[in-house]
Amino acid sequence: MIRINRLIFFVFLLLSCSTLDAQIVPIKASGIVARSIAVFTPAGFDRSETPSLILKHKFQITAPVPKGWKLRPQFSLNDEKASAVFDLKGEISLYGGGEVTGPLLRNGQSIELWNTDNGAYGTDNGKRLYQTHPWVLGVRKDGTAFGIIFDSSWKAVLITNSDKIEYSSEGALFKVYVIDRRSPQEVLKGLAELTGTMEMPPLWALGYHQCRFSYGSEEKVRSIASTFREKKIPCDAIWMDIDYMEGFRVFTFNKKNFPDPKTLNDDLHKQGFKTVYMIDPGVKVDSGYSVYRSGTANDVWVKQPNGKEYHGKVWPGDCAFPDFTMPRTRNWWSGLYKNFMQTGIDGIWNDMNEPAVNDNELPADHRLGTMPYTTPHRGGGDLPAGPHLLYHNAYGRLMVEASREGIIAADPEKRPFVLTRANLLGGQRFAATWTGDNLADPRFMKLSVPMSLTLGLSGQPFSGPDIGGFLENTSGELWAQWIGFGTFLPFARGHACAGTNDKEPWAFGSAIERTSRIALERRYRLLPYLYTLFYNSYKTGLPVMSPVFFDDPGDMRLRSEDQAFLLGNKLLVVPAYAKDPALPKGVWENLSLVEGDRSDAYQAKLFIKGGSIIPAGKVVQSTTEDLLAPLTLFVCLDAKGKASGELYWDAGQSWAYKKGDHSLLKFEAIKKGKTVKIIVSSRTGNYKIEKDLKALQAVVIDKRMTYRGSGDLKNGISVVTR
Ligand code: MIG
Repeated sequence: MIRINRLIFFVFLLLSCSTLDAQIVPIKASGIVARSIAVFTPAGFDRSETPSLILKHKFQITAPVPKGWKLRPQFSLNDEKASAVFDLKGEISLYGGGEVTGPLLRNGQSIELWNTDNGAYGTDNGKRLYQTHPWVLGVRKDGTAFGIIFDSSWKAVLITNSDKIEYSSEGALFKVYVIDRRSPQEVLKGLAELTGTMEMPPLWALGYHQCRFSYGSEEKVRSIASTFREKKIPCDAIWMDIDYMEGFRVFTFNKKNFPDPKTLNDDLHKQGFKTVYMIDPGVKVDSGYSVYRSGTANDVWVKQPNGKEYHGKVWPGDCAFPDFTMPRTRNWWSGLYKNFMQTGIDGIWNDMNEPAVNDNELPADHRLGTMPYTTPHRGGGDLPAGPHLLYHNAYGRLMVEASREGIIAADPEKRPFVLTRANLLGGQRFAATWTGDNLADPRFMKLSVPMSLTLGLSGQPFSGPDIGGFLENTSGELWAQWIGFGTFLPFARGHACAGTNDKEPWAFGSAIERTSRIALERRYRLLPYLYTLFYNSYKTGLPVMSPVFFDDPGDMRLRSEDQAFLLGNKLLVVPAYAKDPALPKGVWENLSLVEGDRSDAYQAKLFIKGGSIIPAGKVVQSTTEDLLAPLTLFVCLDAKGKASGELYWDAGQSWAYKKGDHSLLKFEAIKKGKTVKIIVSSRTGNYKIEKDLKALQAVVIDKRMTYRGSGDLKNGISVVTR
């Protein structure tokens, strides 16, 4: 027996030496796990080598893969590194891959999946960024679509060529999930069935956010906040970057510059602001520091192969890193938020969680911006022990899961808000994201659209760039261009790196201050519509911001459009810089939301789709004001003289909506003769929207003319047109 085995082994060795070709691995199991979703498991797959950190649930095979099913992976092993390949036939537009630079259309692109602190996206032309999404969306010529999840967090390369999709990892075999449905929207719903959806954020998180690295003192923060109110520029949140801490020790406050965070937060609340504070994963090695001491006492730190604590340099100097693969560590980390949040902090910003480590004795090819590949993680619960090469891409995702739980435990009544830099496919369940350290440069401004679109096509609806550009100085011209459309991105925050010029909306002179005000007023008016889109994302997994081709997936002209974009399926946004954008067919009418928005050259153009009703609020300075006083319905009739739309509304911060304490209104409009009648056609949920809805009015846009009317929820609105 032993001899035969040896013989086989030698033959195998001979074969594998004589040819460099990878070994094909047969599929051991395959089947349908949900409606039009198939799973393929290679022979030799072992979940103790490749755990699933992406899927929300475990799925059982319920039926065999149907005979006609075309998309099947071919697995192979090369030097113990697993890959999967799909051969493609026909003309297929490829998308996805999560946080990527370059165009929206991904045919002929490749990315490296290794979460990297890649400032200015310099390394490898930005082919390796902060997040990992082993996911491809394909749209066929006829508009039918498929999606592929490579269910692995191992370091990998993802190549999306028109004739072949190739995912090559540096680790063990993994499962592959394939969704095949009649439209890209249906495929994204399938992705959400597997990986879950974003939870409803608090309403304030949809407002405008102001940040900088760093507002260095309480006084500075107060003056920024007051300036927003004095100048009447809407804003909901002020952000504290790393300098609020004592010597960059997480969960501490600088005694000199932030002596009384509770009073600061309370005062900001009185002015209608929320506050968001940064927390990094690295904990300063300092035996006099309580967080380091308690981490050590709880044995939570990542250790080297020799058993000694792993240390790497970040902002505070030598740091220890929580091993988030251990349930014990995640519990401990969650617990740290309790006292911290009690100072009245509203949101948390988790940065540097790739994790980024600055220096190390090992050469770059053994660590690539982080701890060495061989650094062990101990695992526990569902997760096996494994090397950093396996867990690196999940580090941020495990961290934000623990952060989120800790924030909820600290205040169980409130929906948390967490922003993260690193994440993994499926991580929309735990945190929103921004696209890292971009450059104040028109090239990066234009990248903001395809980057957020691609994140949305990869399961993450809540994203945006540093508006204005983070690194280097920003000109007034660039700021004005950027805020002109950045105001319509799902996450809207201005940010600036240390040492750069001021980048607040008023920092570029009075003309651009006015441009900024108009841009943000437009966002605030649209919040009822945006909030409804966020609710839809939470329910279905569809993105908030969609590519233009979503309007008509069969229209090949639209497939690569990534200057213009859609918000939901009723509103088209065309940035001022857009040259010859490919726009969808049909009726699309200009939509004006505030005075001056059509004459200011920096503002994006907005178009409402024929057949739509868009709910809008009034201009407010923050979401603490009465947004729905009044609620305005913008109505754009289709060729048949009809339109419909909806509004989701709730109390804004609590979980009560989960128990039915929300209000979902459907509106319908129909033109008969000269009169357009708008009614509430259905109403669900127990939330008494009348509390907030102080008045109801409508603006009907019919053949380029606008007509106004008012009414109430019960009787609707009649608008007379010509
Ligand atoms: O090494 O906290 O991407 O937004 O301002 C830089 C300081 C660390 C990187 C983040 C950036 C943040 C900065 N951080």
